[in-house]
Amino acid sequence: MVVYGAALALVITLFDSIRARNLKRISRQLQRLVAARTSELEISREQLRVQATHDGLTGLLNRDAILRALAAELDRASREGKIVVVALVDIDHFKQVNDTHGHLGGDEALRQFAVAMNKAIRPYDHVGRYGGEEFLLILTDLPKEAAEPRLASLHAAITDLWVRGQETSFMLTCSIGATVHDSAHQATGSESLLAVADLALYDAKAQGRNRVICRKIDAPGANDQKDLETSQDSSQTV
Ligand code: GH3
Ligand code: MG
Ligand code: MG
Repeated sequence: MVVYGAALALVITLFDSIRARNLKRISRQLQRLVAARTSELEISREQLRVQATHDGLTGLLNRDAILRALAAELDRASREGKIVVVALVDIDHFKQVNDTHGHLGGDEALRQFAVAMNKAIRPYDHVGRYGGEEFLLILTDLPKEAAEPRLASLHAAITDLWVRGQETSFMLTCSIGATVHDSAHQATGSESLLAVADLALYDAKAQGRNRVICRKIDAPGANDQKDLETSQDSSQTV
């Protein structure tokens, strides 16, 4: 009887230890599964965030995201008493690019132009696709007197861009309309700044394209504009 009891106890102990080992294995498998699913969810959440904030064609910030960046930089500038340069960059005669090289050629030109802009800006500047072949540039952390030279050198870096396709190559030029927001002297919202930059861009186009025009925010009359370049309309190059 005693032997029976001991054998039964042994069997029960053995059974318990096998069960415990199995439970541990299942629990480890579950932990691995949960970790894998969590990382998949994190990746897809990040992919969704990128999709929601970036333009699918160029990979730049999309319109909503670049406008949020502008609002945030204006807030920061007013806290820190700094300036913000708001610039609209528009590719010249882009319709002709599509007409000559097809819509896919135009798409490739937009992609290569976006790469050139990304290369030309500093890490603390922002660029986004504002619409079609128009981009919004936000320059921060620079002294007021450096704004116009910086815009001129930025323009020089991105204009006369050779777009290299499989069959053809062609050159793009661009026009920039800009304004400088000085938070120490005026409190201006995004919309007013964009409206002034847009007027400056209109002037740049009207004066022959392939140039930068900077307008003052407080008195956007014709006399306030400043052509940063003396270039001719060399933009009909497609
Ligand atoms: P301007 O020098 O005055 O800016 O002339 P433009 O021809 O660049 O300007 P316009 O507004 O007449 O034409 C812009 C063209 O950009 C028309 C539109 O079909 C094209 N476009 C806008 N978005 C895209 C795009 O995503 N891909 C391509 N391929 N073309 C686009
Ligand atoms: Mg254009
Ligand atoms: Mg345009």
